[in-house]
Amino acid sequence: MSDIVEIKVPDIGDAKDVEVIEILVAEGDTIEAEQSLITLESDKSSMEIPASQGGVVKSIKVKIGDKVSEGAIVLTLEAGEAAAKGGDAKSAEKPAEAPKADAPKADAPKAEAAASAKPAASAAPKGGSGGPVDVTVPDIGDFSEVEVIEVMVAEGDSIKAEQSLITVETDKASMEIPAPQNGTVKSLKVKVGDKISKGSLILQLDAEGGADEAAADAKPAAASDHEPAAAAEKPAAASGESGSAKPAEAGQSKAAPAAALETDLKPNELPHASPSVRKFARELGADLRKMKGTGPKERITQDDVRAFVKQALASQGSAAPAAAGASADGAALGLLPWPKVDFTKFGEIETKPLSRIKKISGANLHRNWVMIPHVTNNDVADITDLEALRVTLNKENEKSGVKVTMLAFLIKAVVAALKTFPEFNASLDGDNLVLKQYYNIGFAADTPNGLVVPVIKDADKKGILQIATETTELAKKARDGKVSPADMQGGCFSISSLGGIGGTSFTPIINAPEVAILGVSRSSHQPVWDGKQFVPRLQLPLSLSYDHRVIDGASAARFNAYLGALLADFRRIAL
Ligand code: CAO
Repeated sequence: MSDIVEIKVPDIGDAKDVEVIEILVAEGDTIEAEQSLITLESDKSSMEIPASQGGVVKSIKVKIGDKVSEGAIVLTLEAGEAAAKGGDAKSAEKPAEAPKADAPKADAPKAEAAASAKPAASAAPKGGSGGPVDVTVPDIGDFSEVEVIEVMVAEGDSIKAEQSLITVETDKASMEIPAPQNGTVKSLKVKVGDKISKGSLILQLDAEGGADEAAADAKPAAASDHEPAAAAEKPAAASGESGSAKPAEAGQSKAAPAAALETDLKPNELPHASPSVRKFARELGADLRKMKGTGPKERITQDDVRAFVKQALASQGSAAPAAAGASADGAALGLLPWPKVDFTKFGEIETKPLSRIKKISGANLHRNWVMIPHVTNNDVADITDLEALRVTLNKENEKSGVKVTMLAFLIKAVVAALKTFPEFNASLDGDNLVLKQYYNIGFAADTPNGLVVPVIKDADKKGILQIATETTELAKKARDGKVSPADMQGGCFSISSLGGIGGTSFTPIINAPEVAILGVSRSSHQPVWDGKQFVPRLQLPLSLSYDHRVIDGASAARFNAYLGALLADFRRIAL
C-alpha cells in the first residue's frame, strides 16, 4: 500500500527564508531515504536537505530561488513500501528530515541536529596569553573516531577564520572543520587517516591579534558566529524512525569563495561546492579547482563535475581532436584552451579537412610526444666507403632492377646495434620491460596523404637486396594508399630517413610502444682530420630519439656511436 507524504524543511536552526539553490531530484524519480533533495544556501552556509524515507517523487513544491524556512513543503512522495516499513506515513509530515548536518549543536536535541550548526574548530590559547593557540575538534555530535580524509592546510600557511582545515568522513557523513580565527599554522597535529573525536588537537595556530583574542573567540561548538564549513552527507543523528529529524549536509562556509578556474583561487581558497559535490568529485578524481561553477554564485554542481569529467575523457580519447590539436582544448592536461581565431579577418582562407591518415597519425604522434620523455642524441657516421659500395652494387645490379638504398644498409646496421643493445629492442609494459628477440624494423614513408610506417619483418634474417626490394615495394604501396594494417604492425624500432630531402638533424618522435627511433638526415662531404690532414669524407647525420625512462643518455650515445662505426665499416656487421 502506498501513502502520499509531504517532505518538509526540518529544523534548520536559526536560519529563515533560506534560498533554494539546487533541486536534486525530479518528479517521477525513485529516491532512497537520506538521498539529498534540495540545497539551501544563505549568505553564510549551504546545506542539503535529505529525504526522510524512500519513495517516488509525486510533485516538487519548491523551485530554484524560493526562500524557505522550517516546515516549508519540499515535495510530496508516494512512500509505498518504504513508508510502510518506515512506520506511520503521517509522521513523515512532521519535519521529516534535518539537513545533513555538520555537527549538531552541543545542546540541541539529538534528533534535531541543527543545520545551521557548523563545527567551527575550537581555539584555546596554550599556556596563557601570547603563545600558540590549540585548535581542536569542536562538538561534532554523536560522531567519534572519525577519519580524517583531507588536510587542507599546511604548516606555515596563513589562514582565515572559517577557512576549512580538514575534512572528516564516517561511513555516513563527511564534514569540513573550519578555522575559528585568523592566524598562521604553526604545527599540524593530524594527518590523513587519523581518527579524531571532539577535543582532538588539529593544529597549533599563531593567532592573529594575540592569544587573548583567540581565547575570546574560541567556542567549543558551532555557534552562530561560526558557520559550518561543511557537513555530514548523511544524518548525524538519524533515529531511524520515519519523520524523525535527520541532520543533513551543511555546506560551504563563506570562507569558500565562489568557485572559479584554478587561476582565480588563492592557494588557500576552496572552490565553491557542497560537500556532496566535493565527495563526488573526489570519487572521480576530478579537481574542483579546475572547474567553473554554473550554479548560483558560481557554485560547482554535480553536472559541472560530470561535464568536466566527460570533457577530460573526450579530449584524451578522441583521435581527431588530438590529431588536429586545434580542436583539442587541453583541459585534460590543465592547459589553456586552443586559441580560436577568425582568420577571415586577416585575409582569404580555405578550410580543408585533415586526411584520415593525418588524423590517425597525428593522434598517435601527439600521445607519444606528450607521454614519452624524449631525448635526442645527434652523431655522424662516415659513410664514404659504404656509399661507394652502394654505387658499385647498383651498377652491378642494374639489370636486375633492384636498387640498393642507404635505407637498406641502415636497417641492417640497426639490427646489429639492437642485438648489441637489447634495451633498444624493447617496450615498456607497466613496471616491466619487454625485451624482444625478433627484429622488425619500421621506416617512415612520406605519402601524399601523410606519414605511414610500414615494417620490414625479421630484418635480421634478410639480406641487403631483399630489404631494399621490400622497402621499395612497401614505400610504393604506401604512396598508392594500399599499405595494409598488417604491413604496419609488429615494429620493434623505427627509422625516419629524410636524407633524400635534406636537413642536418631533427628530433624524430618515438613510435610507441617502441623506445627509440633513428632519424637520418642528408649526408654531405665534410673535411675530416685523419691525423695528418683534412680529407673529404661523406658524413651521415644520425639523430637518435630515445625514451629516457628506459634508456640512459650514455647508452644512447654508445648505440649511436656503435651504429656509426658499423656504417663506417660495414664488414663489422659480420663480426
Ligand atoms: N643523404 C643523401 N642522399 C640520400 C640520403 C641521405 N641520407 N638518403 C637517400 N638519399 C638519396 C638517394 O640516394 C636517392 O638518390 P638517387 O636517386 O640519386 O639514388 C634520393 O636521395 C632519394 O632517395 P629516396 O628517399 O627515394 O629513397 P630512400 O630509400 O632513401 O628512402 C623512403 C625511402 C621511403 C624512406 C623515403 O622515400 C621517404 O619517404 N622518406 C621520408 C620519410 C619521412 O617523411 N620522415 C619524416 C617522418 S617524421 O615527420
